[in-house]
Amino acid sequence: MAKEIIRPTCLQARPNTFCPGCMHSMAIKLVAQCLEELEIADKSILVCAVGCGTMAMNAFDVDMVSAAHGRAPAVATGIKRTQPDTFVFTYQGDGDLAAIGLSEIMYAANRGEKISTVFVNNSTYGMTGGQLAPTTLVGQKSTTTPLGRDPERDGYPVDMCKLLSQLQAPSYIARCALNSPANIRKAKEAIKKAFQYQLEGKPFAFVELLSNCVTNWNMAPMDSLKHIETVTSQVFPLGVFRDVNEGV
Ligand SMILES: Cc1ncc(C[n+]2csc(CCOP(=O)(O)OP(=O)(O)O)c2C)c(N)n1
Repeated sequence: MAKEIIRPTCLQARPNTFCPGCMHSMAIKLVAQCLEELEIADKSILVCAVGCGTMAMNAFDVDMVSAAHGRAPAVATGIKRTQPDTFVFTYQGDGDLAAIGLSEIMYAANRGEKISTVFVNNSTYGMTGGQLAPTTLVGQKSTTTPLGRDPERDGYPVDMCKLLSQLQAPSYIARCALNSPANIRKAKEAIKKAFQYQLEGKPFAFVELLSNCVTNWNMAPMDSLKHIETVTSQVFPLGVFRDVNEGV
């Protein structure tokens, strides 16, 4: 029998404003489902970053704060430390988190802040028109590297899960992909676990979601999902990099 999918009440009943085929909207839906299932929407505070993900502010119906570019982990730290009974999470893109905000995320993780981070990696600066991001793949064309990323000139893609898993404090670090129903289900489980860990008082939890940018990748939506499977997830392998409960 077909199952009726009901919109979580912490999501506004309005059309999303992302490009057609963009998986930001899926990431937001998964986060909302987790908030609803854990019954924490009422005490949630979303700290939004700068980028396409900022449009999450149009979607959620929870308390929100908008941080300056890259600064969401610091803002989230301040909120959680002063209001420990709230549930605080950030929603950040790869330009935001791994470039201008690299220091912020590393030190929030190193301090073991009791916040959760949802990191949407579409391997480009989506909102500003497809410039090279830290996560852009070798050979991938961007508006600032029209012939493709050249490691000799531009360096190699930055793997945030690997970097963060060198630190001692985080309780959970995982990478998932939003390219297929099976991977989307796993992504939801990972987000839920990260959120649960904060509720249990465990330190910093981080979920990276490999996503797409149909506009700046210049690909049809289905091709972009295939690309995540065949190319992006080869460079950024999926898996759990830290899970204190599992001894990983
Ligand atoms: C201090 C500052 N520097 C630069 C910008 C311009 N800016 C806005 S969005 C953005 C890129 C965001 O890219 P990403 O974090 O990858 O998110 P996406 O849009 O791809 O989801 C940049 C550089 C800004 N708003 N503030």
